[in-house]
Amino acid sequence: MQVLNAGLIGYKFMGRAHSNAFRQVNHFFDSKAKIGLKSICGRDGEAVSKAALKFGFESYDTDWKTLIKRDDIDFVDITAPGNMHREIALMAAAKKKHIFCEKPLAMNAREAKEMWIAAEAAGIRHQVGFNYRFVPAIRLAKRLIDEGKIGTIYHFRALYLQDWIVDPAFPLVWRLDKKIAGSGANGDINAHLIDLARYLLGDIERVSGLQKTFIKKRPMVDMMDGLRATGVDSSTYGDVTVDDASLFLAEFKSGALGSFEATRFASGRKNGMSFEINGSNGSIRFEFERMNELLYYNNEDPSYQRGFKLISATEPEHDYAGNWWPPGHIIGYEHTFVHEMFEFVQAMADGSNASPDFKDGYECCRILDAVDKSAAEREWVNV
Ligand code: SOE
Repeated sequence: MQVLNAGLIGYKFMGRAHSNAFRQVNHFFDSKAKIGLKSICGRDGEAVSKAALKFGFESYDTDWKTLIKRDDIDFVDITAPGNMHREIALMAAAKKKHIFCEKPLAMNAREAKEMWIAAEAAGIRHQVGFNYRFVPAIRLAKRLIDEGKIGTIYHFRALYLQDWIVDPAFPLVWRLDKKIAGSGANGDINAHLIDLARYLLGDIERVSGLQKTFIKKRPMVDMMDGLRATGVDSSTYGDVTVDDASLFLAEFKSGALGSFEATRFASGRKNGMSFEINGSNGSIRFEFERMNELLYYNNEDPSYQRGFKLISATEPEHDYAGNWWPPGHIIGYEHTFVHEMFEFVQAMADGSNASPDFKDGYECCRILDAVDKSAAEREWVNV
């Protein structure tokens, strides 16, 4: 069987999630090709060599340009911070390597468009890491919508609530630096809501945003792993240059109305992503922290039976679920990465378009930029 060799750039939070996905795809899915764990890349030689050993890579590189130039790499997976995406992707496309890139695709829509055009011109497969599209219960939501079960959609109401920086003593990690991350809650977590909104309802016409940075200075720090930091220097402070919270109202091209709230200041909420969709025939509700379930309300049920029905999306008929365990034996966060990587391997193996691709990443960046602009100018902005 064909083996597609991975060159993974980054070995922290997303690097761990993606390398685990490579192995699980081979183990649980009948994909058209296997993934080879060829090389993992990071600047710190000692740390990346340990990661290579732990995650099961054959080798490691300390310079991403060297990695991209290797003849034994078929695709490049970018999990480095946002400010590196463009340069890496442009070189990978020039070398005709397929590219998987974490979200948000780029620092802004201009960069994202450049990446999309370069990838298309090179004829490579390209995909963005909007992993929540691959939750079986969200696929079911899409199916119900496409089958007309919800009818005409009037509302999309979405929240992404986290609290990992609510403590003012939490240090100035790279995700709080605009030069590295591009933006804060907007690009990091609103991006997911925007992608889901586009996936389920289609494009957004205009937005009205409101953003806030509640804590403007934070202690400096050495290292970050996942959402934890080490080596905090509480005597030196630096400026937070991104939004802590980003809210916006939206009008979809379909005429539906949307409200979006993304914040890192919702005490008690760890990864509280949820949405509700209301239509002429019914409603759908999803909460990530109960990700195996979907709530569905059908207006056409006899009135004495009406109520939200809880569907467990773990049957073999639910996308991806049959590749795992018997019904009711639930899956978790890491499985979403396995599913997205499975789809990417299929696209690379048979030359079909991957989805969500760099065009979707670009469309998301256009909306993120419009929200930033609207919040800064305190006006509605057309996307
Ligand atoms: C941090 O806010 C983060 O890990 C995001 O970067 C991810 O994309 C999201 O899935 C969970 O939260």
